[in-house]
Amino acid sequence: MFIDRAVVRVTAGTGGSGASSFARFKYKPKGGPDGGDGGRGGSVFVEGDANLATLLDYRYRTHWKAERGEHGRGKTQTGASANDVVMPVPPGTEIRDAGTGDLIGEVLKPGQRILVARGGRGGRGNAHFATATHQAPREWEPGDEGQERQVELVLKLLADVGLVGEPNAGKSTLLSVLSAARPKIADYPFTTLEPNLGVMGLGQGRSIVVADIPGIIEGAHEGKGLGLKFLQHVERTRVLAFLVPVDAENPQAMFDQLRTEIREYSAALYQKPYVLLLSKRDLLPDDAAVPRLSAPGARWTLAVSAASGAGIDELREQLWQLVQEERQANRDLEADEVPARRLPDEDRIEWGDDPGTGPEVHVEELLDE
Ligand SMILES: Nc1nc2c(ncn2[C@@H]2O[C@H](COP(=O)(O)OP(=O)(O)OP(=O)(O)O)[C@@H](O)[C@H]2O)c(=O)[nH]1
Ligand SMILES: [Mg+2]
Repeated sequence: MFIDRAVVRVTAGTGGSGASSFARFKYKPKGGPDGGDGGRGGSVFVEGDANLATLLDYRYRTHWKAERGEHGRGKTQTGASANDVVMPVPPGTEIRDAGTGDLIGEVLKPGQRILVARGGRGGRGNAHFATATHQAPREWEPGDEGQERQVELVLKLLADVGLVGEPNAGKSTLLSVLSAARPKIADYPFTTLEPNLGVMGLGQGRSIVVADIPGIIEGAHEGKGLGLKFLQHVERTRVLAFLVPVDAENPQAMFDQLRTEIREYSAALYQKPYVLLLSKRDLLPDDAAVPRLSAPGARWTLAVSAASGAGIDELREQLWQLVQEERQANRDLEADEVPARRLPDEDRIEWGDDPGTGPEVHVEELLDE
């Protein structure tokens, strides 16, 4: 199952409390305060994992929680910090605060980590509170609370070229000819129900990634067919390739319709560089003219046939050229680090001054003053 959206609750660990404790030695019964600090609570991170292709795991596990830090102990022993929890996601995953919709960050590369819930700091033990006039402090701090929130994960496939067309336009067939991908192909609409990715290699280490998405029909922006929900997977592509079969009843109307649906979905997608592919070229007699369409802003138009191979070599080279130009122009997409929005630093929690009511505080060798 291809899952490209999930909402999960993330809970970081609370920091451990500081200890209130006094040292006692054989010849020095009042050795002074020695309560150690609490350990840090575990944080929750999202991390890119190249082995994943969907957010399916998050259907089954909707709460990710890190442990709390250990409490401090006597002899100024600091409590152990809790381990962080890491949520693996496929590269191309956007993370938003489910409450506000704010973008927290995007994972674009394997190994890239984004903090989604910050663990609480450990509280200070009473050893920190001694002063010249206050030599036997009992004060200690509780640990800070760990952050908790709902986050929305949205997968947007990372590809260079996105194939867009009505059902049966030949998108999957073209992907299978350009790459080693083997998507399902059939002569009925909506054969493709989930996006497919293929790597188109051109030798000498040159390669580009092509995405095939489910077909788009008139009224898709109103939810017809599979709607526009898969268009999120071509939002990050550098180039769109529109497919219009040469044997379409009205190729111009079909193309205009596709452009309209794209515009309804997003102005940014509409502005993206695009090319027009007249597919199934073999269905026209060799000497017949290919339909000439008006495609304002198209970088180029090419007639191709996945069946006969006509125009395919040229298509590969031209796509490579165009993707290279876009790669040069959009260095930002290649950026090593996408700055994640910094989480607000939590306000410091008031520290407790009554060790008698302190929760789970580890009190050792407590002596009367
Ligand atoms: N003659 C001819 N038929 C083609 C060509 N490319 C695809 N077809 C046929 O067109 C039909 C649809 O092809 P698909 O690749 O499944 O089309 P699609 O655009 O992926 O369709 P959906 O997944 O339903 O959106 C199949 O019967 C293909 O065999 C071509 O170049 N020439
Ligand atoms: Mg298909």
